[in-house]
Amino acid sequence: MSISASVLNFDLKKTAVSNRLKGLWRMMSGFRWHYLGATLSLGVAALAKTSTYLLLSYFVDHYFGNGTRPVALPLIALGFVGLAMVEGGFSFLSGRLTAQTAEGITRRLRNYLFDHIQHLTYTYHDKTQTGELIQRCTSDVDAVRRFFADQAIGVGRIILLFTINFVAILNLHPRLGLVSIIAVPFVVVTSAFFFRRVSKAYQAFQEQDAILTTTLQENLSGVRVVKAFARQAFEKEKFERENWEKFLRGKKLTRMHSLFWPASDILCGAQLMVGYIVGALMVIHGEITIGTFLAYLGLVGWIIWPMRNLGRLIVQTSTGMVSFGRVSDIIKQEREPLDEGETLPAADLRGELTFENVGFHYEEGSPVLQEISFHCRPGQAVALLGSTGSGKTTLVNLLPRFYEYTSGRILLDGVELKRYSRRYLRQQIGIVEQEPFLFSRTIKENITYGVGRDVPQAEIEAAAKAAAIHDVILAFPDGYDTLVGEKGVTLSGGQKQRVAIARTLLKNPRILILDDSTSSVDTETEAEIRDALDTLMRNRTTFIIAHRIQSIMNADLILVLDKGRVVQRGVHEELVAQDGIYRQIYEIQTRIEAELEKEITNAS
Ligand code: DGT
Ligand code: MG
Repeated sequence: MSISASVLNFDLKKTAVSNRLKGLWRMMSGFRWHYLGATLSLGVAALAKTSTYLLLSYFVDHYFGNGTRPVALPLIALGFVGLAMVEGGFSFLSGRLTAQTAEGITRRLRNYLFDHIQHLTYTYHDKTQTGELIQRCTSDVDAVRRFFADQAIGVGRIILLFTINFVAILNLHPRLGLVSIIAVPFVVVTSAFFFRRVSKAYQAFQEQDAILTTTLQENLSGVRVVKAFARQAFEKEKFERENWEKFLRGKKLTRMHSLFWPASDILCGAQLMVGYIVGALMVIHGEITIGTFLAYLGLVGWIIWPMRNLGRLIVQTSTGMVSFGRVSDIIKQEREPLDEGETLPAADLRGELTFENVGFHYEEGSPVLQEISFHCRPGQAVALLGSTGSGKTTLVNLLPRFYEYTSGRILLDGVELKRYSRRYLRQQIGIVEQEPFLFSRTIKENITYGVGRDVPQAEIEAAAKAAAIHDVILAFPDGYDTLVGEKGVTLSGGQKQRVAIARTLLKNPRILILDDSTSSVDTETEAEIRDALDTLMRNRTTFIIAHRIQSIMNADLILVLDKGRVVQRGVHEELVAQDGIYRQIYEIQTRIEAELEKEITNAS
């Protein structure tokens, strides 16, 4: 059976309900026929097995007992072989269907989670640790897979085996039937007793596992910092502490299991014993035949099996449910609606922006931006200057609606920003981030990331030239096909920034945001990039954040931010004429440059 697209696209959001069993049931949507088929196959296999014991009883009684032999020996032999084949064949079929169900559900779940996580809000990602997400998407998803591979099908198996064999024994002799189930209530009570405890122990274990994953992940990302500060011993100790805690919690979990198994073994063993004794006595008293007794011995094993497994099932289901809950926590998160809102043809967007008393806070009570008001006409360049933490990045992050402003209004071409769809805004706005991220792919793939692979090489190179990175790329062994990152070349901060600039330029956005994009390049390269950008900035609204006055002095509007407020505004000449932060920065920077120049001339 193949899995159709509609099954794969089932919206798993529906599974994030407070009743976890209901959620798991919904998770099976699209796979229930597989599951039913697997259960029915199991039923046929179980019937065949039970019939084998009944045939054995018949065979023994008629060939070794009173001597009447109504069925020929070859036929009986054929019966044994036939039953074995039916049992084997259907067991196999059931196993396959179960595996398909479990793998299918898990595959769908993984795909969904991957997609879902990418659609969650900035705020969610700010608050959530990567290691935690990784752990839930791997270890917990695997526990859910185990639930569908073992426990979900286990319910059907247990009920079938138990019912079929119990009815068969009842038919042999009612008293044997009753004797074979005396332990059932005890097993159920013991399992229920352990269910909650294992559940809790497992939850604690998974939580600690997530902490450990986070510690490891963070340590790997920050390995350079660790080395630079020679803090290996500190980090090692921290890791060992968390690892020890995981060990303790794991031990507790294993202890639960190791207490549970002997308890259920004793119960089942006692039950078998009673059954054997009662059966043997019945044979001695002539109440049943030897054949019946032999059949009983075989069948009772298949009553004990489901009983033992009922306990295992109940206990393991608790772990599956805990993990499912942890996965549900992610599924429950609201996605950022990308397409809600209006769009305009790209060509019609002019790029006129008005901020009216805009305010924003990440956390209630601590405003990051306050009463920001300004207006810029299509194609103008707005520069933001201000000390670190003054809210420059935050301000530009409002434009693509990464975050929603909390008061005031922003108008784009006269329409409130909140009315445009996020997807549309993000297509029209190009950002060169403060700390650009490049994927471990080729340089070419990185540059074409926003536009797809089919861009002509000439355009890619034009963007690279504009970003003053073309020559650098040509110097690499494989040129544009050079791999970046772990498996390829390591780019310097400035090179990364320039690749990121090329990536954004190729996208040809109506609104361009350069967040400190030239901070890691030298003055000469900066001048080079600035020239290229000047041409590119023509005809598009641009936001430039920079610390060097040189980079922003040509802007149409300069906003000086301090603690989230605009403290000065105007063009370069006006601001230099005013007494204020701008002039201070300008004076410091020109003085430093003049001194540098003097030193260089003296030296040469
Ligand atoms: P920079 O890049 O160092 O020159 O500084 P700006 O001006 O780009 O500062 P910005 O906008 O990154 O941060 C402004 C304030 O907001 C600062 O106090 C840190 C805080 N902040 C930034 N991002 C977040 C965030 O994701 N969550 C919270 N709670 N606060 C944030
Ligand atoms: Mg910033």
